[in-house]
Amino acid sequence: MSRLIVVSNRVPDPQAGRTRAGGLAVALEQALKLRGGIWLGWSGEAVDDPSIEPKITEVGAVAYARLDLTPEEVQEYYNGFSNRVLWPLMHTRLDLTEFARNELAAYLAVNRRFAQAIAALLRDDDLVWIHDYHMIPLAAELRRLGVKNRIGYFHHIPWPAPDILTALPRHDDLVKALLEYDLVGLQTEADADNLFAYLTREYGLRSNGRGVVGWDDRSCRVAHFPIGIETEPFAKRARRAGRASFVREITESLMGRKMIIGVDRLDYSKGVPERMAAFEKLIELDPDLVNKVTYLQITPRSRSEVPEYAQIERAVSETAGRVNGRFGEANWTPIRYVNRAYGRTALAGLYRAADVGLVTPFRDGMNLVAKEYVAAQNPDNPGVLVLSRFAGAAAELEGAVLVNPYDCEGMARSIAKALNMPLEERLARWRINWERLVDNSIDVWAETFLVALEDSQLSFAGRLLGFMKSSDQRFGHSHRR
Ligand code: GDG
Repeated sequence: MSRLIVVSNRVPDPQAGRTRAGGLAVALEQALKLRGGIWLGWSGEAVDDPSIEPKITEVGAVAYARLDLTPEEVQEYYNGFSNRVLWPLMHTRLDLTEFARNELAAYLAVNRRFAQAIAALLRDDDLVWIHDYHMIPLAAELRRLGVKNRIGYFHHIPWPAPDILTALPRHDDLVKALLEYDLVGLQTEADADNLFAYLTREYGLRSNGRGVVGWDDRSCRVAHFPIGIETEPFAKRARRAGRASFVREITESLMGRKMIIGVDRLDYSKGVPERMAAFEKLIELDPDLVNKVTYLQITPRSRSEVPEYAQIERAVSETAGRVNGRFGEANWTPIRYVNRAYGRTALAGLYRAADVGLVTPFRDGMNLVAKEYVAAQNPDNPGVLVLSRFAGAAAELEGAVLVNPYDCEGMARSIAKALNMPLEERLARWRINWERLVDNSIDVWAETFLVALEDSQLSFAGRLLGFMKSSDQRFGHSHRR
């Protein structure tokens, strides 16, 4: 089995406590332990004169290689191009996309630096697995250094429609860099279709029917690999968490009221103020719900240095304040809004205690909260997942009550339906979702991606069969602008 090199923007510090580690970190660590290898990325530190060599900590068969960035790089590569250009663009928020050439230059320079650090550690047979939009040009930089290893990329966030992507200055460079990977994994079929639509429209490239596109002497396979969660362990954690005093205190404080839960990083893509407005509409439509239902919204801060995140924080606080001021009573706070992170076990217990899980992003690559909510339910008396049709998870979780986050009243009515749903229907819907989660746990996801990457060398042979592309449509010749 080949050694595995995982690259992501952040690498966990193996010496730090891991109680908050999410399913993705755990699954990647498992794959690394199995194959032996290296996890390389940013340490999270900003220093004036960072070493070009990573700090390496070995734990068993896994080496954690952590690189520092300069404060300017954090500003331009991370807060700038990654989070003020690619993040909003990929979430179809052109209104928030703030392109600046110096930030693109920093993004490319950081990727070049990461590539040099990886190349120095690589062996011929290593498999390289790169994660997310911070690192799109990494394979191109590695190829420039002569690296011939199999390199895969997984895109955790949505891939937008071609019209949106072409609004990015130099979009063609970004996509050409993407095609330097042997395997590009997206969350959903719709994301993969968007990428193929771009490739056809801009370059006349078409898939060979197995998701492989080729040009000159290279080929790249594009496929969807919906990410999962650690289904059974998370369900077990939720069962145990019910006994924890923290969870018991919260359920007792509800005094028999129903509970709705929302858990999201504080991000404008998650639709939190609009969800609160839908809860407000729910009470407006059905005043009998006054003092009968509590909505707990857990929203840890993220990317606080990016201005749009300060704005969304204000919008969420103001909306929660408005609803609580309008409907609250001395003995009832309709929305309990918490601005901090909880441990994973506490979270699992709270999901289980909630009658409704409210997940209403405007766009989301997958949304793991939706899956965690389902996994945490009591199989004999499950709660109902109310899920945005624009979350990647909606393609799999057919048992959810799907909503349109742009339709406030529609969401309110769907929440009412979820709160009143009879046990039989709750059970039927939950079972459909649970089976999906069991079949596609995060271990299955990681292994499926890695097997496809190992096989991707075979697809190289595909170029001998000829691709559905004529020579005058090659890069640099005639692609449309
Ligand atoms: C990106 C994509 C894609 C949240 N609050 C707390 C906490 N969390 C954990 C959740 C969940 C994770 O954070 C959030 O994952 P999501 O998938 O919901 O969203 P993003 O952070 O935007 O993730 C997304 C994902 O990548 C994976 O590919 O699904 O579409 O945007 O696991 O539980 N964890 C703890 N305390 C909290 O307060 N411990």
